[in-house]
Amino acid sequence: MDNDAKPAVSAERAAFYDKIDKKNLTPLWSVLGDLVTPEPRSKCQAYLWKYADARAALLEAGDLITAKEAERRVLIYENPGLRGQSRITTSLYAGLQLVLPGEVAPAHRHTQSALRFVMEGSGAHTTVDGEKTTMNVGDFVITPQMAWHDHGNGSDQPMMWLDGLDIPLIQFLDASFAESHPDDEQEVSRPSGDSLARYGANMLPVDYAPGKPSSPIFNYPYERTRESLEVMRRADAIDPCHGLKMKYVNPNDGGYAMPTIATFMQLLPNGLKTARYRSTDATIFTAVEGRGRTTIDDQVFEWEPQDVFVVPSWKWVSHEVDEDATLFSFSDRAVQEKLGLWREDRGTNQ
Ligand code: GTQ
Repeated sequence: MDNDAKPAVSAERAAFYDKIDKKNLTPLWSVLGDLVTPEPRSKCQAYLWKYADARAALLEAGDLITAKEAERRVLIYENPGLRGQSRITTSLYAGLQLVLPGEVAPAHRHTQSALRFVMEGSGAHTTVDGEKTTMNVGDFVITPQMAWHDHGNGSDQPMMWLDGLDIPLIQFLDASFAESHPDDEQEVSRPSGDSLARYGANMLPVDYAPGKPSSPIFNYPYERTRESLEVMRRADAIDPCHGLKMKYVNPNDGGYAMPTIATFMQLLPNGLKTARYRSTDATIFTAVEGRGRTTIDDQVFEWEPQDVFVVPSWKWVSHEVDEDATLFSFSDRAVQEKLGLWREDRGTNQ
């Protein structure tokens, strides 16, 4: 398996391959080395998108098409190694969505799970399964699979957020179903904040029986996440690879908040230079606060708030900051762990 050399192609073999090709048959020994690789070999490339560029392009799109006509006015972050495939990593999709004041992105639902990470604006909302959630910068909002969702902006500012969806994964599995709601906006049937109060206070309703694989909490507000990290830093040793890193969890079972996408927030205290680290989950990062630089193998990417960058599977990564910084990230680790595939390498920092 470590040997990349393929068996030589003699004239006799070539003729044989041609002959069986017509029957839609292919010799494994010609492709085995590309299929079963000694370690991950991805077409996904390390890359960074400046927020200023994506934002300017998206605002321009705001003059070209309404949220209603587009259904979702989004510019897709396409990995340069995976152009034309609407993916930021092999398994995940990411985009930047704009909802202008007064607009509605009409209600629909689909088998793909979505996360929203708010980049800019405050006071717009997404309604998920009858609950209207107000969105503020840094909030992590979930739209579970097959949950009706519509977005609206009653504020006087453009609202932009990062969308993360498992579109390529669902495509790979050929399991996509989607439908439009008869109304642009679904009926609101529960008070705002209901799910966070009910499921997000380290308590659960006494007879609650979880019925779905996704967290019953729709919005994990940045304010709370940030406060946890700030209190933790007083007592916790800083992890050499991660700084202070938390995962967002489903209160039902302590697992990841979404069944397919793992989400994280980490604090990198001023002056920290993390030890190199790699893992099998290609990861999408965006900074909320602070500035820094991330080295991926031998490429250095300078980032500031709202920039988006991607670390491919099994590439060495380290972060360096000159001021306190917070990084939100997401990956398919939730899937890989369920399948027993996820691996990490902490260098010498066990
Ligand atoms: O907001 O429902 O970026 O369905 C891609 C597909 C956003 C959404 C995307 C979607 C949505």
